[in-house]
Amino acid sequence: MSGPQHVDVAVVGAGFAGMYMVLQARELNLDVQCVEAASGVGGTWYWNRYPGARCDIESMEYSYGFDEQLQQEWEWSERYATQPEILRYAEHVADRYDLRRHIRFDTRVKAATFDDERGRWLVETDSGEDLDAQFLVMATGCLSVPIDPAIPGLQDFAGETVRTASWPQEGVDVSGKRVGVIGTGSSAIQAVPILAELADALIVFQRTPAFTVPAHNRALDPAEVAAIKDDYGRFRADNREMPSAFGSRLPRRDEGALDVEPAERLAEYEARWERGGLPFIGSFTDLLIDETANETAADFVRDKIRSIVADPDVAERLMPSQVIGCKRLCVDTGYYETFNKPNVELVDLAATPIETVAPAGVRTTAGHHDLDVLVLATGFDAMTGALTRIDIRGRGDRTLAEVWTEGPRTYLGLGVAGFPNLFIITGPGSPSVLTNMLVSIEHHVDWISDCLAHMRSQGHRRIEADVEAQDGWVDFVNAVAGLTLFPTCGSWYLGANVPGKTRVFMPLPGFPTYRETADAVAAEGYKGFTVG
Ligand code: NA7
Repeated sequence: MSGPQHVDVAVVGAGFAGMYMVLQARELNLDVQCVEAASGVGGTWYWNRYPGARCDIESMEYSYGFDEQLQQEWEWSERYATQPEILRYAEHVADRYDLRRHIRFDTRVKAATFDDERGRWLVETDSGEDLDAQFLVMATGCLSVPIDPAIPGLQDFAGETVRTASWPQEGVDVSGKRVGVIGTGSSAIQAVPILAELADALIVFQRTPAFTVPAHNRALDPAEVAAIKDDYGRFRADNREMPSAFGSRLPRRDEGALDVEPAERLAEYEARWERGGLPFIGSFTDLLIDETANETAADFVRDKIRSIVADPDVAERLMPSQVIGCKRLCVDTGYYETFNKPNVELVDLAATPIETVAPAGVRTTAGHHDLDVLVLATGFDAMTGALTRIDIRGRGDRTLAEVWTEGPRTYLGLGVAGFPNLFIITGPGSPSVLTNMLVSIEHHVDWISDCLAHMRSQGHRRIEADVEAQDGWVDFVNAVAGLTLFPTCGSWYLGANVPGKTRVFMPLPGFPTYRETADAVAAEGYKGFTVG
């Protein structure tokens, strides 16, 4: 076999981050090779094919803004796009910019080792076709490593076990069957109403209830689309100024929930509930900062649950007790209503935990549930999982997993001390999952591309985050998180859903300030990085 392929830039992952990185690297006339485990582009949207899978960011926003022609020509059909439509969009982008020739599909990166003397990365893949790259860009996604629950007997289930995060491409026929769903996060909340329509019986195994608000999804109105496309650049810019880089059409009120009269507060919540979607949590400035303010919004949703769910006991069990927005708010279509159907049962695992999965179904401390299909909607090893599962070795042969034992440490979420010429797109320590991912991705790819262009023009061959800058950054991220209510619940933002994972709040709240800071670092000659 010949040796590794020499490239300027190796990109891992061909989701929206990897595809745009490939395009930008090519624009810089760099030799770029992307490696992707799937058989196609799309990342998250390639894998998560469960019924009801949709984006919780509106489609006019959840799309690339880097090319005016692209954003003018693409037509979204619904307010919130379905997984198949988003995947078609990703495929369209891959074809339109002829990206596939730079992507090696069905290939998984196993390891990446930095050769300190040569200043290059050796990227090893499971196909044996390795890369020798000057720069390594990880576009591996924040929610790309599903985790199975540690429930005894799971392997013994005799029916079909499926995961929302790797739903079979050919689909799963649930008609006439008894289906169990473990988990009640965003994935389950989207799938449950549809599975309830198709299955004979649906049993939802809930450990912790989640807050969800209605999507009020609908076909897009051509006049609304035309108004946005009339000045799409302005629309994108307005969204970039929002704390989470989306939702500029319904700005946050410039006051706290406790600064207004109760009737006015309720009216605001009601209006946002009726409009639908994530901007509900942006109603007031203090909802994610002040527990009393938060409780007013949480109570509003609990009242909605009471009014929608017919059985008061079921309604009670569906009510979350944690801070609303502490775990990512879910956006649904008919989730609470589904529990009024005669073929749907809610099993409260907090009261009656699962003892075991048996060949015929699931046994809790209260009894046995016969099942033909078991759906695992049990979440992801978020933000770090895809990175630490690859044997990434920096200077001194230290692995990323090793140096992140006490939680991820990055500078700006982009670079890691000890790992020269490595960039992470939307890494921990950047706003990433708290934002419209497409906006964060474009910002990071542009930042990295500018950095590569700068290095080339200056004749530099190496860039590495300084330990001091990184330490300062980690402290800053922790301090910002500490000002919010985010650390008050066991969310995947904190790594609390993965047994043994150190609890550290991983994303940084506040996109506009972050963007300014990262851009200032670049403008000041990559302050906090050693470039040479
Ligand atoms: P989430 O939001 O992490 O939800 C996972 C769900 O699975 C959650 O309800 C968990 O309950 C539940 N879970 C996990 N392990 C178990 C076990 N062992 N037993 C019972 N229940 C369990 O993942 P999603 O895929 O729904 O959504 C992830 C993100 O994707 C979402 O936030 C959007 O941004 C898109 P727990 O709360 O841990 O008690």
